[in-house]
Amino acid sequence: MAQELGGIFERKILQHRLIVVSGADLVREVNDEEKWAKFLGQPLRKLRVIAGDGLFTAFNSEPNWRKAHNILGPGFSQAAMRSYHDSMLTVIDQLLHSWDVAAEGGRYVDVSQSMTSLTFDVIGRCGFSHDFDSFNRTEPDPFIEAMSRALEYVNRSSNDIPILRALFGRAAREQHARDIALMQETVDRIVDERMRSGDTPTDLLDLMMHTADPDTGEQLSRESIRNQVLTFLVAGNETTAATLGFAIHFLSRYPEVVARARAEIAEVVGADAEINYEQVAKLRYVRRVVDETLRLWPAAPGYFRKVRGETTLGGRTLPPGSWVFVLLPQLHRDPLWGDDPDRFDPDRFESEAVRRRPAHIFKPWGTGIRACIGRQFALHEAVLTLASLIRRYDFAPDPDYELDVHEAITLKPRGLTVKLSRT
Ligand code: MNH
Repeated sequence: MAQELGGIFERKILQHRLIVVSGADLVREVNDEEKWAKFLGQPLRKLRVIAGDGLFTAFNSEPNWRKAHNILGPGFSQAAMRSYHDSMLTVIDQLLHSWDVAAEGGRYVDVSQSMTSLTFDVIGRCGFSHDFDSFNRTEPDPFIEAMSRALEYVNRSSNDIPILRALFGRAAREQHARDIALMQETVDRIVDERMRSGDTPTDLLDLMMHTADPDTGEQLSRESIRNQVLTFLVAGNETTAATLGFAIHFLSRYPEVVARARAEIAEVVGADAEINYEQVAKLRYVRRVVDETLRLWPAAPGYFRKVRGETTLGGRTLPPGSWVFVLLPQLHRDPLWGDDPDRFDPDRFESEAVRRRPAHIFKPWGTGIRACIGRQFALHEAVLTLASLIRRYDFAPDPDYELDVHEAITLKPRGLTVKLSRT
């Protein structure tokens, strides 16, 4: 619709009005933090049933947002990434082991399932020193099933049209309540275990349990900790898994990209050595693969902004209370990207090319003070995982597969499989 209707258009679904913004100049305007702020659109409001006033779903005015933002900041610093590196490698090893078995048997692997196991175990270990042990399960973890269903429910009921309401009638509502209860019980178990053990490992949970907010001197309440843990389990999992999935899809289609990345990895790391923390930042080409993947398929497909007072957009006055949705897949295909924006080309992220482009046409992490806190975490995990896979396998696509992008709050590749062969 954005390609037909332009950089700003309005959709009306019965009583709902939605202004969709994707033109580069207009997005620059709504990203202005003086005049605009994050808005909790309908899907985010519905997520509050799950994560309350956790970081992602807090209203700007809620004091727990700044408190949690201050307390958790150090958990996403470079020093923290260094401390997560070995846990990430441990989980990646389990992924490699399971993919080695598939490669040997000549079997296709279910990419989304593997990436979900990976990101879930990584956030479990790094965030909460908890081992979900996903690679040793034959069935998906009940938390993952409940989460997927809950996101699906929130997604469908956010685009609520009364005629469709029958689709998510009582049975679906009751299932939704059960799913939320299961997610919250999972979190409570993790926090209880920690409290009983009295351990103090360096992880996000320890920060939340033992740090005071430097501004107020207050600590997070038990309820706020639950909301943050749930937020990280969902936010730290879905988006990174989807991004890795899309990246592997592109790698299976562009063997020349794999070859270049592999040469870089050989140069930076060597043939067999374990990838260390410092080397991850040097894998510049692998990072470009991640950025280009986030450009074409931003796992979080957009964000909402609302006006702070009366302001203008594109020269037209907007009344107080107005809000818009920024549509990233189209912003990321704006004419400013060149004349073939649909083509996958990691060289778009060479530093020269980046300097020539305005920064506001690439916003996969959102914008302003409420932008993604997990960005460095996700990037470290994604680059380390892709580098580990690229040096070990060639990826062959299923010749019958066409990319099927599924939307449930996040965008994910559905039904993606690849065949692996050891290099
Ligand atoms: Mn993340 C906010 C995208 C990985 C935790 N994230 C956001 C926003 C976007 C986003 C966009 C802003 C939403 C809005 O404005 O309404 N996040 C991503 C993407 C990836 C990602 C594309 C991976 C790729 N995010 C992660 C990881 C974590 C995480 C990993 C945690 C470990 N994200 C958050 C939290 C917020 C957020 C928490 C809310 C921050 C705030 O409002 O203060």
